[in-house]
Formats: sequence, C-alpha cells, structure tokens
Amino acid sequence: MKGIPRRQSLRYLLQGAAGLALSSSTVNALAAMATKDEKSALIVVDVQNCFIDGGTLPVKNGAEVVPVINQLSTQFLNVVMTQDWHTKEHASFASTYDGKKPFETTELSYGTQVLWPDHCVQGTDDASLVAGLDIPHAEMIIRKGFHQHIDSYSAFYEADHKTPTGLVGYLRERGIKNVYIVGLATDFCVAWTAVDAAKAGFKTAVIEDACRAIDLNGSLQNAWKMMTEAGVKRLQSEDIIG
Ligand code: VGL
Ligand code: ZN
Repeated sequence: MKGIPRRQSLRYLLQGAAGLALSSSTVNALAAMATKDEKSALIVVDVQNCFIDGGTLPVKNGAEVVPVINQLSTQFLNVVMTQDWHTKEHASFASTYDGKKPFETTELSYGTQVLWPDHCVQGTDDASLVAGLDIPHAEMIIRKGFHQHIDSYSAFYEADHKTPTGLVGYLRERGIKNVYIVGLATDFCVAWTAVDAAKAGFKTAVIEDACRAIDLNGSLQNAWKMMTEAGVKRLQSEDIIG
C-alpha cells in the first residue's frame, strides 16, 4: 500500500468487500465515496422555470427537487447544469403544427415525437434556471434543443441519436468517469441523459428523490426499464448525503 494515499486504499478495500458482501451500508459507503471526487460530476437536468408551477410545462411537485439538489451539490466538486433551450416554433411544440394538441405525437425524420406546449424558449424567463437553485460552484451550463427541427431530451445527443451536444467531450477532457444525474423530468430528459451517459461509458447513477416525473402514458415505468437495461444505478439522496 506504500505510495497509495490512505483514502484511496480504503476505497480499494471497500470495493473488494462490496464484491463479497453487498450489505446496504457498504453500498451506501461506496455511494458516498464516489462524491467529493475529481472524477465524479453531478448533472443537474433542466431545473428551469418552465418545469415548475407557474411555468409552461410544469412537472408535478417539480420545485421539490430544488432543496435536495442544493444539498447534494455540496458533495460534488464538479457540477454541470443543463437548460432546455428551444427556438420559437420548435419541432417539439404542438403549436407548430396545424391541428395538433399538446401531448399528442407526430412522426419526424428521427421517429415519434411527443408534442409539448411551447416551453423553454431561448432567452425567456420561462427558460431561466429556477431562482432557488443555489450551486455557485457549477462549472458548466449546457443548452440543448436549440436546433429548430430536432428535439433533445438528452444532454449528450439530440433526438436523432447522432448530433452531439459536446458534453461527452467536455466530461472526458475533464477526466470525469462517474456521473450522478438529478432534475426534471425523470422520464424524459433525466432518463435520456442517463442512458446516453451509460452508453458513452460513464458509470451512471440517477438519484431518484432528486427528480420528478411527467408520467405520460406509462413513460415513467418505461424510463426506469430503459435505464436499468442500460446499467444505470438507482440511488436515493440519503445514499450520498447520509
Ligand atoms: C423535457 C419535455 C420536453 C424535460 C423537456 O426536461 O424532461 N420534457 N422538453
Ligand atoms: Zn423541451
């Protein structure tokens, strides 16, 4: 163990132990140790006015994530935030199409698109981060959904599954290996971000109680299935905060 810093050697021991005995306290210890770590980042997805009460696409109890995320953020050296950032008459808005209503779907070049109320239009107060979000040490804000004809639930790839936002490159260049995802909404932008993160090779966890869902036609259940199949871990904030 000579030459290995004490904290790091303890981690190796615990990781070894976790393979033998998966007691919940060991899992929690590992969850806690993955934070305050240069190789871990918290990704705060779309905690914007549009997705809370008073916004254009409010997620039920969306504002409840704010204090939880503020507290979690203190456990991370690296924090990235995302903003849904649409053009007017965006392809994901029902109002862009004749005879379409919000929450119906349409077929676009890349597949089925849910049509939403107009939301998170670039530069509007609706698209601003929620004022109560208190993460002064956040290092990066990435905007997505700014191509008129392509939606982007994921913070990594747009809905065509091809156009990158640049976030994979940013995290890799920063040496990030582990990502913890929180925010709105569990079943859309959080889930798609988590699946893409896992596919890109990051160890990925979603902190469930720091998210709220839209839950449209079984979308929440589908989202957890998708995430589990992609290898995304499901954590609770107490696993991190204790
Ligand atoms: C989102 C629907 C449309 C989200 C964004 O942030 O989950 N959902 N645009
Ligand atoms: Zn959107």
